[in-house]
Amino acid sequence: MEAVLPDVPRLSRSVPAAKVGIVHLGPGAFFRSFGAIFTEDAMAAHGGDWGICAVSLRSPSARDQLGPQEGVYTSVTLAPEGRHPRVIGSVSRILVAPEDPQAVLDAMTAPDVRIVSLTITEKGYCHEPSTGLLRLEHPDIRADIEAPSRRKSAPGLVVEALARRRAEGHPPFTVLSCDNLPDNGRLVRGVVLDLARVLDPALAAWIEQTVRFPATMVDRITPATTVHDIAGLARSEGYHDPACVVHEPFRQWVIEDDFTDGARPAWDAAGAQFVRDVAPFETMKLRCLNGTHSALAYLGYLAGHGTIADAVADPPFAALCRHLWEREILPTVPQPEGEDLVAYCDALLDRYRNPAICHRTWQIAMDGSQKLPQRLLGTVQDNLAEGRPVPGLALAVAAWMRYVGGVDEAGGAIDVRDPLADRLKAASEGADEPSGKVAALLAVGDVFPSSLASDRVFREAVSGAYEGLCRIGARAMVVALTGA
Ligand code: CS2
Repeated sequence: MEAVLPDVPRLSRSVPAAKVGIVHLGPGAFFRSFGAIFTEDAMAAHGGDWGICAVSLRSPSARDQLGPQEGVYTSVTLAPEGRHPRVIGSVSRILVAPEDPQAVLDAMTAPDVRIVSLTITEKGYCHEPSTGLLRLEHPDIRADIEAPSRRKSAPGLVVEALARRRAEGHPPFTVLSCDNLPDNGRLVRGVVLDLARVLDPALAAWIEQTVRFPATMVDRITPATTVHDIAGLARSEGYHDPACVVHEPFRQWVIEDDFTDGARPAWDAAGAQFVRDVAPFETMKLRCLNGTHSALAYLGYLAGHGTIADAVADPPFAALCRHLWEREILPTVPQPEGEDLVAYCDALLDRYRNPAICHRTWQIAMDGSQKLPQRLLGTVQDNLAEGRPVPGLALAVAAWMRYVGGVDEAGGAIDVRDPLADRLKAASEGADEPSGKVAALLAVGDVFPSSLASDRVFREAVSGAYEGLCRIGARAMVVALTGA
């Protein structure tokens, strides 16, 4: 993603960087299209020293992109009627944890830092997706327990920084998870406490009593930036910005208003909603948006659709979304205050149709083992408990099973990216018959709670769908389900 047009200068900072008040772990595209912009808008509206120190936990690419530009980058809104670039300056500093863990811990320990926020994706929490508990055998967690000064994982860094703040007499920071996980505040609190209990029970007790972990619901579709996006920006704006991000116009941030000493930017001035209970919003978003996103990703990929917009332009796939929302998802979603659930789903289909957004089904298909429980399986369980059938959700789960088998409908290899990819492929290859493959995959306890794996109605629905996918293919199965 380097220089694309000759003689185009690099984007550079024109206003001074704000003093750091937030350390953010995981400065990928979503953080740049979302939290960093809310913070920029909040500072513009109400001031405050809320500059962001962005910390990469693994690769130096964010630093390599943002560093030479002193943290500034372009956010490009992709509306159906045109592109709107805007330069964002709220990132004041960039660090790469594996290169300089000490600098990261110093930044997190600074008294002026009042918030540590996270967009580290589902797998960054090192938890078991089906239970939410910290995996003590996770390689990064094992390394954290063995070498406290070189903490690697996000929970490890948070625990170490809180220990130092406690020792130095500084108030704790608020830990703000901005990942697509149900009850993400409780989840991050759980993994932080699980690790702290192993390392230092007194510290764990202090964290339990004093540290706040508000829950959030985050929403803005942000496909991976491509070389074409960077080249297009260079042509239209006359500068080179490899850190640019592209995203839809829509954004929604719902936050539990529970910050240590109330210290936070005026994100509400930028349109964020502060509420007492985020759960209904989170369930709505994870099940309606992410659930259909994943269904479209696996079934669409198998049917040969490269992007979400391509998939929903194919009538049976738009009908699949409607079927899922009306019959299998909305009956399980509580009513969030101020939301019209039917209008919400109609708007989702328009968002998916946005022709300017090239969101690859392959990108959304990544890390399915970490995503399925909150996107599809919780919905399945709620339906089964009420005696309702789940043919569409079972088809989506079966499509995931086909996908992780690693072979597409034309016999080509699928590049499956998932922390459990090897285990899933081995499970699939270990059996010859469709029913044996389904049984082997249902037995992966990290993904499927045992009560669900042993549910006869669910097993039969998934086996039938899987067998149909092998026999007539994904598109024909979607047609058969929806009648479209
Ligand atoms: C997507 C999400 O990649 C994925 O798994 O479903 O990133 C989705 O685009 C966002 O959650 C939208 O807010």
